[in-house]
This record gives sequence, structure tokens and C-alpha cells, in this order.
Amino acid sequence: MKKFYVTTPIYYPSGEAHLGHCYSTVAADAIARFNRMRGHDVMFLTGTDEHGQKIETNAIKEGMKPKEYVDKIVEKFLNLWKILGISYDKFIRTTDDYHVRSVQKVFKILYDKGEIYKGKYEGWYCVPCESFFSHTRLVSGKCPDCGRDVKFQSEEAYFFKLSKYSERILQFYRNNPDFIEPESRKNEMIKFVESGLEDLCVSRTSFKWGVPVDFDPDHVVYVWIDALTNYITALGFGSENLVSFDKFWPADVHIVGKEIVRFHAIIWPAILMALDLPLPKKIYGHGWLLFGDGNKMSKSRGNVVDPVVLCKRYGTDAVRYFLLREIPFGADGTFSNLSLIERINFDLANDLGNLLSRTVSLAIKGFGGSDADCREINLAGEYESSQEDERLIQKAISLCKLYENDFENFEFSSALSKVWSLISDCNKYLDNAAPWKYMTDENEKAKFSNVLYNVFESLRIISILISPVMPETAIKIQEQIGAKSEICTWQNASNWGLLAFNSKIKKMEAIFLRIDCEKELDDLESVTQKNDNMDFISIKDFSKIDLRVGRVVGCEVVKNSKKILKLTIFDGECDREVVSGIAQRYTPEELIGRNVILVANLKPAKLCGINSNGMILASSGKNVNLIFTDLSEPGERIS
Ligand code: ME8
Repeated sequence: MKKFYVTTPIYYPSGEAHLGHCYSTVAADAIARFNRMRGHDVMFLTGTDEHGQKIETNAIKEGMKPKEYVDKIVEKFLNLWKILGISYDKFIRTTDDYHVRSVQKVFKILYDKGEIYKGKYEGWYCVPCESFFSHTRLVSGKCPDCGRDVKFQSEEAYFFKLSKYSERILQFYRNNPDFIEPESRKNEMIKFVESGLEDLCVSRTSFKWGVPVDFDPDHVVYVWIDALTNYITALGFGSENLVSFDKFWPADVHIVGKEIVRFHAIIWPAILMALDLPLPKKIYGHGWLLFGDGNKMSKSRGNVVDPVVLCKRYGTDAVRYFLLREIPFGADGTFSNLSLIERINFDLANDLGNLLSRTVSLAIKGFGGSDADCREINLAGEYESSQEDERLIQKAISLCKLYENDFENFEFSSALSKVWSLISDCNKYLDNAAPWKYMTDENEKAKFSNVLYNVFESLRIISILISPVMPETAIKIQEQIGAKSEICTWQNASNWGLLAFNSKIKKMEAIFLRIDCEKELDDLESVTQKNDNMDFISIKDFSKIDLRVGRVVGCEVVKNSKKILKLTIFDGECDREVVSGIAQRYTPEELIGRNVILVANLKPAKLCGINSNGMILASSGKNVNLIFTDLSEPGERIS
């Protein structure tokens, strides 16, 4: 049996996992499922990279010990992977004892071989990026990557002799042209290595939260040796039991984001060369999910879309599908709520969901009774295939090979679009054949059965092909069309005619529901965008806002508008008109006589043809709730 070893990066548990982390992990999961389905012996590794100064600092801020701090966040990662159906075989934490011991061993081996030596590290250090920079690399005295303050540090440190590997690495690239993908990243790496490599600092004395160098305990192993070696320590390297290591190493592919390709394609091969170990077969550097304004979605910029919220609202498979379909894997792409909802509505609810539900309904109606929700149908019948039938069948059985080819090249979006092309053909086929016109005609039973059978068989094949990406949906389709698991194997994805004629067809709830886009977008804005990078304002800024108690003395619904109320508000000195979009929440009668908070110095604006002089405050969650201050007097300042 062929083995297949796939990994994700190990993530920093320095904040909550976000959709960017899900992107790599869902891709690796789909690759693992795809290979398992093809009968390979798969090892799928993911985990967390728990050491380093940033985590130490974050823990201190929270008043916790680093281990306590990471334990709390790792639990959230694990929960997210459960929600997303991530089928990892092993989850490694760099704080795991076995990993710590193995890292120490690796460090010692490299030291004993003369690959690591002691020197002095000086430079400008950026804590959030955990990186040193020479003076010339700073931008206006700040970190060139994140723009934050840096501090000068000088410390004794161990260095790995990376510089001596330049030529060997370039030679390896030449001998293994597929080692780095996509091609553009390979070219970047070649340029980088050609420009000359410097020895790499691999220990620190300035913080304690790391794997101690056992023969020099003032030092902790610096992040990249600790982190990169996870791919082999997880298999037992550095411990007694090397069974998994012998079986699975070298990795078939390390899936990583493009910003860490350099570590995986240069430092990691050099470490492995120094250890005399084989190199991984491939480093795939995927693109970034960008968020609205073109920024990378990452913890430090605060642009975070909460994946748990998305999965709860739309279901795991919709999110998984979106991540792999929307953006070609190697490229950057923008996440937007709108594009997610459109994918759900068009691809999932309309194209796939509707194909399934209308075919199942037709079968049940055609074979007896409109209200039955589980029925044995009989699709047997003598019927000569038409050209349209043949075209559909040929497309369905040839899809598997094309899909496999795309998937092997990590072209998930292309693989899925081919499946959706078959789905679209099935819908057209059904429209043209119009079986509802003759479903009750006994003389046309064979024709009717034939049309339905062809769509059901296509759906069986579709369900197999989508299963690495949408495992739950695949099962739901198979249940509804009565396809037993033995005919839903990879091998059977290119075989036609396996569905039993007397299948048990089951009407179940729709696999995907259409979403009211406008309403959903309004709701989503408020729940998915967390901004943990608050922009603070000074008390002086705040005091510029004239907040006062105002009493509602008049109120009416604006003509031709369902949402808008026109309020007359006494602000302690005079009456003023204010327009507010709260008509669906409050009636005028509920408001007259109540005290609200008024932003009295807001620039007047014309809304719905009415001059609005101010704004009233409300909380805007699921419901809009005005803030009432009935115990105060009109005109009182709020501060
Ligand atoms: O770099 N779009 O951990 P990390 C796509 N611990 N993918 C994204 C993304 C985005 N906007 N944001 C993050 C580390 N990712 C190291 C790795 S490996 C030995 C050590 C994904 O928590 C992407 O895979 O910063 C990226 O490489 C990884 O998360 C970075 O995770």
C-alpha cells in the first residue's frame, strides 16, 4: 500500500484560530481524505507551535503561565478542527514531552557534528514578528514587516551553518524541479538562495519560554529548529520508536502559507541535509486569504472572520467548499461575506441541492404517492439510450480521472469546477428530458426510469468526488439516493450502472438552504468582524461628542418607508427632528414620552427627504435596542 504523509504548518496559539488557519488545514484535510479514499496509507499531521517570546509576553499580559495560556488556546484550535471535520491522524504540540526531548537531541547531534556553533547575535528585534533585523533593513527605525517599534539586542547565541548549504540546495532544486510549488514561489526561492545565505541564529537567552539547550541551559532553542522538526519528531525521530518515521518519512507534501515557504524550502532542507535525512518531496506555498481592504487576514492586523460563526450559520461543508472553490490554491484571494453567500446560493443550494431534491421528489412521486418520504423505487426498464444519455454517462465516468489529476496538482478549485460542470449538465439534461411530463404515464415508465437513473448515477459519482471536500454532504446525497457505501468507493467513481434499480429513495431536508442575501449581510457584519486591534481615542476626542438626554415629544412613521421613524426630540432647549431606522422595532406610541440619548452635535443630514438633526443611540445586535434614560432630564449631558 502506498503511503502518503501530508502536514499543515503548526500554528502559533497566540490568539484565536482564524479563517486563514482553516484555509491550510481544510486543504490538507481534503488532500488526506482524497488519498485515503484512493486506498493510500495516510498520515495527516497538524499541531501548534507553542514556544517563543510572543507567547511568553501574551501569557504575562493575561496573568497566566505560558503553558496555561497555550493550553487554553490549543483547546479552541482542537474544537475548531472538530467543527470543521478535520481528520488529522496526529496533533503535535511543541510543548509535548517527546517533542522537547527530540528537539534537544537534534540540537545536540547538530552541535556534535559541527553544524551548530556558538557566536554573538546583535540586531534590532521585533517581538511580535519574533525577528531580528540589521539596521539597514529597518524602515524609519521600525520593523520592516509590521511597522512596530524594535529594540536593540545583543546576546550570545548558537548558529546553524546555513551558509554552507547554498550550492547543495540549488542543486537539489535543479534535480527536483517539482520540489517547490507553485512555480512562482520556486523562482523566488532560487533568487533568495543565489543571493547568498547567512548562518542562522538558532538559540536565544533573552527569554525562557522554549526548549532548553540541555548542554547549555541559559539558551532556549529558537523557534525554527523547534518548529520545523515537528514534522519528524511527530513520527518518532529522536525517540526509541522509529516505526512511523521509517514508514512515513519523507513527507509527500508540506502545505504552508506563502510567507513561510522560505523556512520550509531553504532552512528545513538544510537542517535535514545536516542530519543526513531525506528531504520532503514537496513544499506547496498557497496564497493568502485577503479580507476586504486587501490585507492578509491575520491575528496581528485584527481582520478576523470567525470560522466557528460561519460554520454554525452555514454548515461546515459550505465553508470547506467555499475555501477550496473560490480561490485557486496558489493565488491570493479575497474573502467576502457576499462571495460566500453567493457560492452557497448558486453552487450549493441551486445547482447541487436542487438537482438532488427535484430528482428525489420526482422518483417518489413517479413511483407512488406525493407524501412518501422513503420509498423503494423501481428504475428497471428496457430503454434504448439516446445521444443525450450517452453524453451524460461519458462525461460522468470520465470525470474521475480529470478530477484526480487536478487534485494531485492541488488544483482544488479546478477539480470542483469540473464536478459542477457535470452538475450543470445533469440539470440541463433533466430540463430537456422533462420527466415530470410523463411520470404518471404507464407507457412511458421505462423512459422515466431511465432519465432518473442517469441522474442518480451521476449524483452517486458526484458524491464520491466531492467527499474529500464535503464529507457530510457526500453521505447525505448517498443516503437520499439509496447508494450503499460499497458502490461509493473511489474505484467505483468511474464505473457506471452500479446503483440498484430498486434503490430506496429517501426524501430528506434540503442539503443546502438558500440564504436571503441582504438580510444575511446585515446580520453578518455585526457578528463576524472582530477587531481586536482597537483604535483608541483620547478623552479629548470623546468629549467632542455632545451626548445629551433628549425626550421624544413626537413620532411618526415616514410615508413609503417600512424602516424609518421621524422623531421630534426636546433637547432641553428646543425641539429638533431626528430620523432613525427603527420602525421595525418600535411603534411611535412606544417612544413618545421616553428619554433617549442624543448625539446633539452630529452634522445635520437629509435622510428620506427629511432634515435630521442628530442621532439617537441604540445597541445594534440581533435586535436594535434604544438606550433609554428615563430617570434623567432633557438636556442633561452624558459623559
Ligand atoms: O507561521 N491566508 O504560525 P501561524 C491563508 N508557527 N493562510 C493563512 C492566513 C491567511 N490570511 N493566515 C494564516 C506560523 N494562514 C509558524 C509555522 S511551521 C513549522 C511553523 C496560515 O500561526 C498559513 O498556512 O502564524 C500560514 O503559513 C500559517 O497559517 C501561519 O500560521
